[in-house]
Amino acid sequence: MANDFENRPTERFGDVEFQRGQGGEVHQVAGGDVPTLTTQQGIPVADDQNTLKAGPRGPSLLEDQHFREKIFKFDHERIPERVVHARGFGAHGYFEPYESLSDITSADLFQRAGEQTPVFVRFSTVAGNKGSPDLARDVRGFAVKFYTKEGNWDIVGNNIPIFFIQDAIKFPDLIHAAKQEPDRGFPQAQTAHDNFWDYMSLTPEAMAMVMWIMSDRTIPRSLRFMEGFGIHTFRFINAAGKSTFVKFHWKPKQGMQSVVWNEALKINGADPDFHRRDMWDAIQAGDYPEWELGFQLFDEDFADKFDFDILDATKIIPEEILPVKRVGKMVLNRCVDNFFAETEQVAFHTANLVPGIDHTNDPLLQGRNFSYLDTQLKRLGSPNFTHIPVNAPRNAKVCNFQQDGHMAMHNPKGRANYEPNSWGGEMGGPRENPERGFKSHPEEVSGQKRRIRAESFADHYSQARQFYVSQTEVEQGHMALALTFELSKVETPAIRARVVSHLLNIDEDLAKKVATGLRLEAMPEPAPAAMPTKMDLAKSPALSILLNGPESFKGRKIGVLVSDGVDADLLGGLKKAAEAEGAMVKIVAPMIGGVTASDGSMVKGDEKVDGGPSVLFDAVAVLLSAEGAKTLAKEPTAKDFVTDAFAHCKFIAYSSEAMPLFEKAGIASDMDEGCMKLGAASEAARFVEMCRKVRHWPREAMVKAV
Ligand code: HDE
Repeated sequence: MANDFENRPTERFGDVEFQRGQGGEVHQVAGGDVPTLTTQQGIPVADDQNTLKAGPRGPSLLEDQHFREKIFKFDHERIPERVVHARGFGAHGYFEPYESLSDITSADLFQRAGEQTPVFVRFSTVAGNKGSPDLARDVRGFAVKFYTKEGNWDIVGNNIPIFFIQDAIKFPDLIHAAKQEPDRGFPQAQTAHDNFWDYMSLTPEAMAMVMWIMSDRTIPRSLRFMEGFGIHTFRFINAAGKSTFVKFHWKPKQGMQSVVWNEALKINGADPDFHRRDMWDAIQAGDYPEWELGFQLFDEDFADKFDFDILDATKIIPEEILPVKRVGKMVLNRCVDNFFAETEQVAFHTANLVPGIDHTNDPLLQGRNFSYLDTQLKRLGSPNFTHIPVNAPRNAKVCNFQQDGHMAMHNPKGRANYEPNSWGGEMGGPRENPERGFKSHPEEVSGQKRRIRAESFADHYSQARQFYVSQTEVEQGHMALALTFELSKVETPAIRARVVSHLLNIDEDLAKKVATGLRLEAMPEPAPAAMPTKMDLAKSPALSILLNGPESFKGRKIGVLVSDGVDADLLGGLKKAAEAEGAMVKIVAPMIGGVTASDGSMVKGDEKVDGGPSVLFDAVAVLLSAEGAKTLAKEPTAKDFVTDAFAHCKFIAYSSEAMPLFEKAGIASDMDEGCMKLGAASEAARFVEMCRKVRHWPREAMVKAV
């Protein structure tokens, strides 16, 4: 009798050959360049579609080791997600210093101008679980691993330069309060709920951070358009042993940009992977995102001049007081080969420091130095997580006597697995190196052992106010709306009032706007303050996004709504102008197959109109034929395309034939100088130039819904 694999009929799908089994199932067979499928033991597999059975209708046999192994492996695919920062996206790249910085640090990666050090960066949200949407209002993680010649150095930072709390012992409470409420398991990936605001209202030290998270910083347009910060004060040590304090900054070359809240809500529905897709698309297209690394450098005397403590992670040193020295650039130029192997398994740690860089006594940093190693063991399941390629040093050799444990990939070779030992030469293994080795700064420490918070940490409102008053009017408006939105989701009126009582210590006008927005019954008394708010701290324009926006429209996307009969010249002109600026054009068509343009050419669609709403683009163009406008004016999704673009203050270009759509959408009579009629292809460059401002904010006062 023929065996099960003989005489199977062969079929071709394109270039690929398949065989059909007895039950109609499809088999792909090795041969030529196509490798043979094997088990984990390397044993060749003959049939991957059918379990081994006693008779054609079963039962299945226990001896089917290939099936057993395949299912076993699948059943164990998941590892615990990160307890915070579960949702992330990583990319590879390099860092390159502009000049040698040997006068301030002996860290090897900063010694030689232009020398590249490979990096891996993971961006993340904080509160949401792994499958949560990208545009949640949340802090973004910005963690960078440098694979230096003296070992791996991590800056495990965020896109906001301060934090909620001053002491690590509070972290579990903060995170519990922010994540889903434990009895009901929701809400997911949002702080707009009672527990979070209850905790905030009982945590005055969080007030500066509350201002930051209620600003547009927590709804970035792209991970490419945000700043990053190391937050804590660290130390640099130079070859002579001199210490300099340092705060780390990442400045996006692309400029900063955020979305508006209503847009964020809609993006989450239209494309929950919006940020990861954007980063993937940009890198795949060769538009590599870049950041400059900046240092704020200072000494003890400078630190002593402030009323606040430079060890307090709820404080910034304004850039206008201490400028950020830009020392090099980081370029992200490669997506991961495998998301799990790299992005999911990467393990950052604040204590991964290289010689020339050291900690300070910031009590938040000290707690983090414990937490990261601990969490990696839980998440990755073995102390040998440093053997995973993304975590292993790439430019430094690992030589020590640590051994064994789950999944050990490389143990010390030879007889000696301890030191000191008296075995000579290679057999004796590695030895200490007092010259090159990591040395801690010999800081004097003394004092009583007590659970205490320093008085220098007590000013909770002055910098909250400074952040608020440094924003433009538009941004201040967004903050008031964000607070009103979040607190409107809080069901307990007393919590709403308690938050407003803190706002009164920050800015009376802001407190009034929020109280009015909530229809608070009565204005509460200001919250008791450990220290009165300094009302006269100078504004810091560096804190505003709108004052630090992009200089060009490079790296942005224009969504073009088209119909059959679209003016081929206009569309061509717009594409050319966008390309010249380094921006992308995406075609949104009634059907994904595309449209026929006025010159008879076929224009392929990138999105179907209901899958490509205007929230996905930085600016839009509506280029329709008269017939197309008439048809689309009946389509709710086409009307949403223009009303949303208008409401979100985007720049809009349109062909005159498109007007019926704007009329039907009810915005024709409101169209302003942010809307530009494209009469000729030559005018497209002017439209793209207009888009450099990213949004037409003067419109906002008119369109603001609440
Ligand atoms: Fe983290 N944090 N954190 N954190 N954190 C983690 O480590 C922790 C804090 C930050 O993309 C965890 O590997 C404590 C500040 C980023 O893989 C955990 C405290 C800042 C990431 C942890 C803080 C951060 C984490 C969870 C208070 C900004 C994601 C998974 C003392 C400077 C890294 C993991 C990645 C991840 C602990 C506060 C940034 C549990 C105890 C402040 C970017 O170890």
